[in-house]
Amino acid sequence: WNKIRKDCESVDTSSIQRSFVNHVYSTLARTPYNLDEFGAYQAAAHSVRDQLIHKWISTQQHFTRSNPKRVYYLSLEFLMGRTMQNCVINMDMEEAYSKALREMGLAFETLYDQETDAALGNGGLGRLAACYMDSLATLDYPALGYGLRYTYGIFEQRIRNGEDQVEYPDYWLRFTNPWEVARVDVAYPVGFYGSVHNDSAGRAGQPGQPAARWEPAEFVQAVAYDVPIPGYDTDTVLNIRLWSSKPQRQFDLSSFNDGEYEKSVAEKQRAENITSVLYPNDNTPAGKELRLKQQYFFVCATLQDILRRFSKLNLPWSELPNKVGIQLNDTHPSLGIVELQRVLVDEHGLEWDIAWALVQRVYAYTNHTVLPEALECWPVSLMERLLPRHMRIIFDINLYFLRSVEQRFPGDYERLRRMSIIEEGHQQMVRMAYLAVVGSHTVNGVARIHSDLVRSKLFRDFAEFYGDDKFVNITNGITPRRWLHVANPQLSALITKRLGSNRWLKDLTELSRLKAFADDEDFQQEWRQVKRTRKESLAEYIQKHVDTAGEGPVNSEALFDVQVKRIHEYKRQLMNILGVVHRYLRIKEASAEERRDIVPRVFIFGGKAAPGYHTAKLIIKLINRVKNVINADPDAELRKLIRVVYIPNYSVTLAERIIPASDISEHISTAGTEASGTSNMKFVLNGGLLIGTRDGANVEIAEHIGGWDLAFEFGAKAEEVDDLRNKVRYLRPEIHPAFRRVVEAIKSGQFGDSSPFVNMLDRLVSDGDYYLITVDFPSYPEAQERVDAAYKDQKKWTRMSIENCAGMGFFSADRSVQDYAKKIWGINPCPPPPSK
Ligand code: 26Y
Repeated sequence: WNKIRKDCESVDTSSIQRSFVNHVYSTLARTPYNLDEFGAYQAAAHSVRDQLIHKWISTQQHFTRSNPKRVYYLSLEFLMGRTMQNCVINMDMEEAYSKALREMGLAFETLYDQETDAALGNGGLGRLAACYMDSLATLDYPALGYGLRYTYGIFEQRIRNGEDQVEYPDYWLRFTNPWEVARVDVAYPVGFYGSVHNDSAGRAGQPGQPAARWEPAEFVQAVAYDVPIPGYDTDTVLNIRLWSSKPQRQFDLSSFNDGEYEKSVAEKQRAENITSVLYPNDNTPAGKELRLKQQYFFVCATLQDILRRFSKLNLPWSELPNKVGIQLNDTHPSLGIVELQRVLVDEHGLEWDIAWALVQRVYAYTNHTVLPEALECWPVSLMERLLPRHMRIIFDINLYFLRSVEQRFPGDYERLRRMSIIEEGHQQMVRMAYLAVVGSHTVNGVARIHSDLVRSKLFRDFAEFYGDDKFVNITNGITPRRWLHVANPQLSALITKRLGSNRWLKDLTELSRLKAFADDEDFQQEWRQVKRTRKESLAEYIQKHVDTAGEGPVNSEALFDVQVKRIHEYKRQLMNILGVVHRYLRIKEASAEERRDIVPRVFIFGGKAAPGYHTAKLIIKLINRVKNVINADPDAELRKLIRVVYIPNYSVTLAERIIPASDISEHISTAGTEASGTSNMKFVLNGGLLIGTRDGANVEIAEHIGGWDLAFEFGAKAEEVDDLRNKVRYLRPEIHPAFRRVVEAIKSGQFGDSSPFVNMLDRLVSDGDYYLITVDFPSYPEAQERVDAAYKDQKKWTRMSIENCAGMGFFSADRSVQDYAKKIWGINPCPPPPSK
C-alpha cells in the first residue's frame, strides 16, 4: 500500500499528465476532441485535488497520533473565492502543472478563470475566516474550521438600467465542486421544536438538579462535506467541515403509504431549506426563524462531531478544555455555548456548575462590531418554540450570572437590568453578545481602537465585573499568499528579487528591508511599472466587463481612487460620491489654466447592498446616477479629468484584480464604527496609499508605516463622536457652503430625477446625520487635495508607496493566528514529521 501510495503522490511531469488524462476520461467521460476550457479546468482541478487529499489524510493521521489540543474555528461564513491557483502555489506545484500541461498544448494559468468563487460569506468577517485557515495551515496548527455548505452563496449583483442593484441567485454548485469531499459516513441528527420533560425527580431547571429531557418534534440530518486547506510551504493540509442539511429519511414511510406523496416530498424540502441560502446581511440581523434554525443546526452538528472526537480519547470530562478550544466568529454560533451545557448536563449527567465551568474554559468569542443595531437579539418567544430546552438553559445561565453580579454589587438593580442576558421590554429578547461574553473565557476585538471600545463601552459593565483580562485585542491580519503573491505576481516577483529570497511570504516582517530601497531610482521605476501594468489590466477588465455606455476606455494614467466594500451608511460611500460631485462642480467651473493643474482621477466603486437595506440601495443608485452624468458630460476636456466606474458584483476574485491596481483607496467610516477593516491592509500591501479616518485598523496601519505623513487622514476622532452627534442633533451647526452646493446640485435635478434622494439628503442637513457626513465633509475634500499634491511628485509618491508596503509585516494573518494561539487558545504547532 505504502509504495503504491507514494507513487500516486508523485508530481513529476508524466505523473501529472497521466492524472490529468485519466480525469478527462474517467471522471469527466470526455475525450481530447470535445475538451473545452472548462473541461480542462475540471480535469486539472481533480488532479490537484488528488494531491491535496494525500497530504490531508497524512495530516489528519498525524494529528490523531500526536493528540494535541485542537482549536475549532466556528463561523457561519467562509468567503473562500477561488481555490485552484492558491492550492498549487501553497503546495509548490504551479510550475510542475504549468509545464506538464504546456507539453500537452494547454496553458494551465488560463484555466484559473474557469473557476467560480466559493462565496459562502458576506464580507470582512467571512474573508477573515478564510485568511485564518490559510495561516493556521501554514503554521501547522492543529485546527479545524466548521461552517455551513450553503447551496446558494452571496447573491450575484447586477446593475439594472445603469443604476439599480438587482440580485440573482448564486448557484455555485451547479457543475459539482471538485474542492470538497462528501462524507456521507459522517452525519448527525439535529432536532427542533417539541417539548421539555422534567427528570425523574421532577425538578427540571432547578438549581443543583437541572437535568431535563428534550423531545424534539422534528429531526433533520447534518451531512459533512470536507474542504481541504493546504498550508504554504508545508505538508500540513487542514480541513473546513461544512454541514449540509438532509431529511432524516428519504421519505416518511407512513405518509407515503397513506398516499400522501406530496407531504413526504415537502418534508424533504423543508429539511434541505436549512442550508439552502446564505443570509445576505452584513452588520444588520434579519431576525428570521430560518436563520436561527441555521445557527442551531450548525452548532448542534458541530458539537456532536467535536465531542465524538473527544470521546474517542477516553478521558474524563475535566480534560475537555485541555483538548478542545472553540472560537466563535461573532455571536452567530453562540448557541454552541448553550448546546454544550445542555449535552453535558442533560445527556451526560454532569452537575450544572461543573459543566458550566468546563463550557467557559472551552469557548472564546470574537466581536466584530460595536454598532448597536448590528448586535444579534432573538425573541424569547421564538427561541422557546424552536428550542424549548435551550431557552430554559439560557434563563438559568442568566439567573446564576445575575446572582453573582448581585453579590458583587448588592442592590444595584439598574446594573442587573443592564447586564441581563434577557432584555425586558414589550417583547423579551435574548442578547446573544452578552450570552457569548458570559459563556467564554476570553473576548477579543479585531483592532486596537475597536477592542478599547469593546472594553470601555460595549461591554463596560462586564469588564468591570470580570476584570480587564477577559477582554483582549487581536488585530486582524490577511494572508500575504493570496493577497500579494497570487493577486499580484508582478509585485511579488519584484519584492523577491529585491530581497533576494521569498522568505517574506512566510515572515512578512521581512518586508521592512524594502525601506532601504524606497529612494532607489531603479527600484522606484520597477515599482511604478508594476502598478502601471496592474492599472492597465484593470482598465482592460472594465472595458470588457463593465457597462461603460460607449464612454471608451478609462485612462490608466489617471490616479485610481478605489472604494470597494459592502455598502453601508457607516462606511460612508455617500460621502465619497458627494465628494465626487464636489470635485466635478469645481472642474466644471475651472479655467483652462486651472485645469492644467488638476490630477486626472478615476473613481472606482464596488460593493453589494443587503437586498432589504433600502438606504444602501439608494446610495448605489446615486453613485450610478452621478457616474452616468459625469461620464457623459459634453465637455471632452473635463471627461479626461474625472471618470466614475461602478464595478458590479464585487467578489474575492474581483478584489484580486482591483486591489493591486489602486493608487489610493478609501476607508472613511465615521471614527469608532469600523471594527477593523481588512481591505485597507490588502491595498497597502500592494503599494496603494490610504485616505481614511482614524478608525479600525487604519490607526495601526499608520503607526506601522511610519505615521500619518504616509497616509491621508481626516475627520473627527472617535472620542469626539458622541459630542458631535449631540451637536448635530440639537444645535444644528452651520452646514459648510461647499456641502450645501453639492446637495443643491443633486436636488436641482442635475443628476436626473432627484425625488428618490431628497429624503436621504435632507436628513443629512437637518438632524439625521448620525454618521457625521456634514461634520467630516470639509476636511474630506481637503485631504483629497493633499492626495493630488502628493501624486504630482511621482518620486515622492513612489517612496511613500514603497514605505507603506514595507511597514505591513504586522498585518499578516500569520501574526494574528499566533496571537490567538498564545493569548487565547493555548495551542502549539504540530508540524508534520519529516517525510522518509
Ligand atoms: C447578524 C448577521 C446579520 C451578521 C452577518 C454578518 C452580522 C454581521 C456580519 C458581518 C460582519 C462583518 O463582516 N464585520 C466585519 O468584520 C471584519 C473582520 O473582523 C472587520 O474587519 C470589519 O470592520 C467588520 O465590519
